[in-house]
Amino acid sequence: MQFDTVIHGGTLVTSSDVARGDIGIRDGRIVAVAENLSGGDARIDAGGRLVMPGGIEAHAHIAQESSSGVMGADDYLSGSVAAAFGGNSSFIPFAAQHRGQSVDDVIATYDARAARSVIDYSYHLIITDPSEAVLQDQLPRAFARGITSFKVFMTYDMMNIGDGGMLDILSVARDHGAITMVHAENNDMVKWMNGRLARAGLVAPKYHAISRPELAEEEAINRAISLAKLVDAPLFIVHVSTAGGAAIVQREILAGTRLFAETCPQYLAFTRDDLDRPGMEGAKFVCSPPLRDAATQAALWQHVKSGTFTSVSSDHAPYRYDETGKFIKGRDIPYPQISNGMPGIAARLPYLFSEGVVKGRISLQQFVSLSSTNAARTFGMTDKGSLAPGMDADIAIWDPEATRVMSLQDQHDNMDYTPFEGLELTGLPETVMTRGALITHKGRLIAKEGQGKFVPRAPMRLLGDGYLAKERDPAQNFGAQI
Ligand code: DUC
Ligand code: ZN
Ligand code: ZN
Repeated sequence: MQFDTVIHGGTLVTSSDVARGDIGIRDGRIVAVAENLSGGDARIDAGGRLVMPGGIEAHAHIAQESSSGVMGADDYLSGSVAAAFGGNSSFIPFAAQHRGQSVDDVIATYDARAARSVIDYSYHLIITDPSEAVLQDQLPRAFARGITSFKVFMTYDMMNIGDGGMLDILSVARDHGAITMVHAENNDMVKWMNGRLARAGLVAPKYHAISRPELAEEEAINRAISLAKLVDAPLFIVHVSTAGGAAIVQREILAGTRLFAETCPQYLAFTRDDLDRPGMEGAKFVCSPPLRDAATQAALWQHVKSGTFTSVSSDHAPYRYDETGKFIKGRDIPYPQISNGMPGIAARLPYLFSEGVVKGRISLQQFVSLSSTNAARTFGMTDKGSLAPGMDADIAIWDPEATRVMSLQDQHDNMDYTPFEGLELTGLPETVMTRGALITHKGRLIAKEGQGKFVPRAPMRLLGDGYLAKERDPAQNFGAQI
């Protein structure tokens, strides 16, 4: 058999297996997996290395303006390069609708921005304005293009679409095999807490943590699940930050609800005490939902271990520690005006490998599930996330024993800080390829700008009977067809 590339002598890791073997690649796809493959125009020696499906970053804000119009620091070039240095071979950032904007216009805008990517990509659509035209015409056109997921917000006045808007979106999504992602925090609880803190003059960065209570997340997760069940639509809870929220997710998954969820490294690595660093340093740790406490970290790790989470995603939302980012509204500002988000696209997988696999919290197979395979299956990247013959040759080769201290310079993003600075890590993604082409190799960027391709994603196939609310069951609702 002819191969363009053979990856030789490594330990192959998938979501189910760990075994020594070689991988043969031709025309961008894996065409053979065997104990020993000869030949290959190029041979990559993977002796002593782990060969895994490349990471799929399913939650990142790239070349995206916030609702208040602040552009994040990374465009699709720097964002994708940083992703690749962090072990990712593809990603799914957001394409955000601003109120009044058509979905077609949103997609055209992000197509132009994403053309710079060095790795493959798709978008989750953020919907803030579910008008009839959006629901009836524009979203179906987006599905037809292979954009099969959106995100909606239950918080922020500029983004929140209300429970009725959510039901509309969930129901259109269900009809087209799409999945709805939700930022679940109770808007009024957050606003009420903000009002109390403002009246008391408590505006330092640390009060950001107080302003968004755990109960606000737990209440909204519960409500989002109820809304999704009423229309039997699949739901994905993003950035779960609380033990209570994770427990609700776990309970519902065990009950068979079509539910998926993620947490993020920042909720495992940091606490609200980081918001109380000297001066305005706490601004570096302002993200929503906010950082919690040590007990929450332990509970979230337990849920990572026990399978509550589909993935661990970065929620890379990069705002520099300067007047273009965190302090775009001024240096000495109350916490609600600090730009909201933390960077971490290059840190996600090294963090999860070192703190998860090396410290014995999760297995190698779980690492692959949480970093790649589950995202591929949940979001319809049918050719990615595995090492089986026929799949895209999206591969990351890791040195499991390399050690380093996390630094800004290793992130390769456009940021001027990393919250993970100084963390001692074991395990390094040494080589990343997308569709058989080297993106990074031994610390060097090999890919050219624009090498990444848009990936049309498949609709979600709904398994099982699902949830039929009595009031929507024609046998129990006097025959109402609703
Ligand atoms: N939600 C996100 O997913 N990212 C950044 C800020 C936010 O509210
Ligand atoms: Zn969010
Ligand atoms: Zn986010």
